[in-house]
Amino acid sequence: MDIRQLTNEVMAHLDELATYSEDPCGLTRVFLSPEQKRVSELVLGWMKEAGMEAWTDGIGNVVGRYEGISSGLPALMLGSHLDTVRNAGRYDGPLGVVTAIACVKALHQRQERLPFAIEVVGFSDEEGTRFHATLLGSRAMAGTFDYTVLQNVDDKGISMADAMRSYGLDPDKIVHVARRPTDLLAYVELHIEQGPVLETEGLPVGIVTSIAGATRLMVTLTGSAGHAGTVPMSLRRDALVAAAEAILFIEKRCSGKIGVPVDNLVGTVGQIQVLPGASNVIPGTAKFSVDVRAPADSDRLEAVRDIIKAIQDICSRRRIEYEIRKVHESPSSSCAPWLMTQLEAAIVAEGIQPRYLPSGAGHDAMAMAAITDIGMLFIRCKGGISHTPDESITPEDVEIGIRVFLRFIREFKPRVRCP
Ligand code: HGY
Ligand code: MN
Ligand code: MN
Repeated sequence: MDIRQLTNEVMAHLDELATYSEDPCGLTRVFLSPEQKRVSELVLGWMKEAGMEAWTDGIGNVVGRYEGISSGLPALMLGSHLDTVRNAGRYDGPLGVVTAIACVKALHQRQERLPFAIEVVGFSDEEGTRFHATLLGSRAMAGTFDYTVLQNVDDKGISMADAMRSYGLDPDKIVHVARRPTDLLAYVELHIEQGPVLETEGLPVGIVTSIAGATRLMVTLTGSAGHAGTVPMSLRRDALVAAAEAILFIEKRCSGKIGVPVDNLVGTVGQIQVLPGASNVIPGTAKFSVDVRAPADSDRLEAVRDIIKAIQDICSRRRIEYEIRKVHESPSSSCAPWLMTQLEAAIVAEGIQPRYLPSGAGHDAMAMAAITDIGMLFIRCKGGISHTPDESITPEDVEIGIRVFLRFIREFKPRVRCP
């Protein structure tokens, strides 16, 4: 198969993966779901067709291994995630997995072997959609899995531990997913940009310099429910109004209207649940998520501190109880200069102008940075749109991505580690 045929196969595989969703009207594929099981089987098959040995590990990651010139060599690891957000686009995650498999297939078809092994991983949960903690698959692989997350429950009250057992996985075996740093030469992830820079500058690919750190909170405010018609405004302890005041503070603080303006500091409340949720009952409970990110960890942590203090002040003024739980935190991660240089060389060799840019979105590479050097190659996406069905890429850009990634892999020079 030539690169154009591999590109067409990648696009067809992405369309096929997008049909596995819990929601017939949109793409939602969460951790430990029946849809994840079907997609894992599909990807395992594609990995084997590409000449890899393939298996599912103890947390549901799908792993393929293509041996080098001799077996058992340390691996250049490629990959991304196979889970999605709710009502997702079809490229965020799967593009990196399917493109990496296509590159290995190109080597396999020419019986090429390199002086290192290649491993491709489809991580089982990066988005944290079901259990509100992200990077579960890659953290298990990096040996940094937070076992308290096993108690997190989904919106049906099922704990992650029970969901693993129903899926056929044993939570006690997560520990065996961890890799040794000596197993890996580097982790390099191909991913859509999920931002507008490449499209604005008319470039198909970009080299990621760093990945913004993130903090996720789950906030529960408890006031008192009451009759909407009889309780005077002055006597209310309305949890939703308190949440609304907090949410407006988050927007003002992160947009620089309060405190010192910081470039690329972002704050988002993406989920909110109001109880009892009747139009004629004063909300007694409001539960909402907070997602704060910034390129510099100090800016993010300062904003999170200010947000927590604001929630406390609002609640004391409104006689509301609060619970603030930090459900996820990852520091910003820097990509390794030696990998960026090799990605740049591959881009230039393909006749494309190299563009370095940071990532505001989080990626599995952040977790893998705990045990190996990381690099990322961005592919342009239409309007920078992501995390919605409007996410879109072109086959031409995918073909360029495959050409650059394949050249990077073929010409990859492991960094010589001083003893
Ligand atoms: O939320 C993120 O940045 C990523 O898509 N998980
Ligand atoms: Mn995502
Ligand atoms: Mn992603």
